[in-house]
Amino acid sequence: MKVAIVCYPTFGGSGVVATELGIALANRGHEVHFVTYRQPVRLELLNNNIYFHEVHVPEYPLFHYQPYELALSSKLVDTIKLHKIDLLHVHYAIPHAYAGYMAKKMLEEEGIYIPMITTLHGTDITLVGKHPFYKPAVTFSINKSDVVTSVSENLKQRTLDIFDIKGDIEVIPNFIDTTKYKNTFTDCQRSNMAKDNERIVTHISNFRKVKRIPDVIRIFHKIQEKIPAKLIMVGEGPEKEGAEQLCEKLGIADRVIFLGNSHEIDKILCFSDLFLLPSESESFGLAALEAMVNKVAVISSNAGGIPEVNIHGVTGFLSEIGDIDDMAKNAITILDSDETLEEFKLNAVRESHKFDIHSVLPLYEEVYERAYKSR
Ligand code: GMT
Repeated sequence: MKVAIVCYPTFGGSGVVATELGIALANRGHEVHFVTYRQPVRLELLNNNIYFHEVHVPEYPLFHYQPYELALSSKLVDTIKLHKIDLLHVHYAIPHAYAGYMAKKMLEEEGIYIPMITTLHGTDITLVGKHPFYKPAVTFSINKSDVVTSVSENLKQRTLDIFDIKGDIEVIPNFIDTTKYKNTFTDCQRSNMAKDNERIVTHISNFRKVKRIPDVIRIFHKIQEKIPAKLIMVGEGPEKEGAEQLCEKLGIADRVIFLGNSHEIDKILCFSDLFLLPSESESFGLAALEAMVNKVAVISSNAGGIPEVNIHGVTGFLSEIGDIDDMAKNAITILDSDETLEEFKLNAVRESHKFDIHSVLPLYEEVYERAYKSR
């Protein structure tokens, strides 16, 4: 099939999922066209079946806000016509489903019918989408999608609770290519980061409020009072500066390493022992899954879809949002003995394999075929 994928090209989870999906589809012989404003961070254009079409938004001084949706719709119309695309898959409802629907309608004027699949990722529903300023447009574009998928059961339920949804929402969980991780464990440069007797705790995110970055620091502060440890903070975002200041204030700045955005997530996770994800809200928690496949145990909140990924008492522990004492206590339980740590780490790898791309990809292919046939 020829598939156009619309996504955010940044380090965010939805963009990563869309990119990895596109790469996997291309490896299966589909022709995949990414349409977005920059080349997605995880996309390497070395595959014959992958194309990237950049959306340009010309600046015009009259506009206080440049109309990205308009430029995206137009780019979609041109790309779909030129490359004879079979279907459109938009990731993150805002504004992609809206722009996708406009493209679909413009194409219909020319007798071209293209099904649109919308994948809901999380904040497009739980944070941004439910805002009264966006809600009518988000409801409309979800209801106008030919197929709607959600990355977790929890997000599906939240969507049904928040919006007046007319059709079905199919849950297709996020995924990971487990075959990529078979040989990496020999290559861990652990000694660059910590001494032999120190545990390595890691957090990776976009450092937004929803990630509860101060909780990450405070949990680690309690951990290192009991167990020698280092904290590696990966990512960039508005909460980063405050986090650095909090480390200074708590006297742990020499034990916390801020790495910024990284293209080497797997190398970092490879030498990590424990992953912290105390988020306020999380539709799935792709970062936790990436940690698990890299043999890292997870301490998290029980927000949203996280319990569908991190299994309490098996791959790590879950606590109420904001209960940093409980999270620190659980972390210490895991880190305290080599045997316990190894058990949780092995469980994490085993459970991560339930989300292997080879089981999840056919679910998307099945949706594509159905949508295509029902044009
Ligand atoms: O986590 C973020 O803030 C980024 C956001 C995104 O859309 O890029 O992530 C969301 O989508 C991911 C991929 O489906 C999920 O794993 C994240 O849980 C979800 N984030 C939230 O719901 C806060």
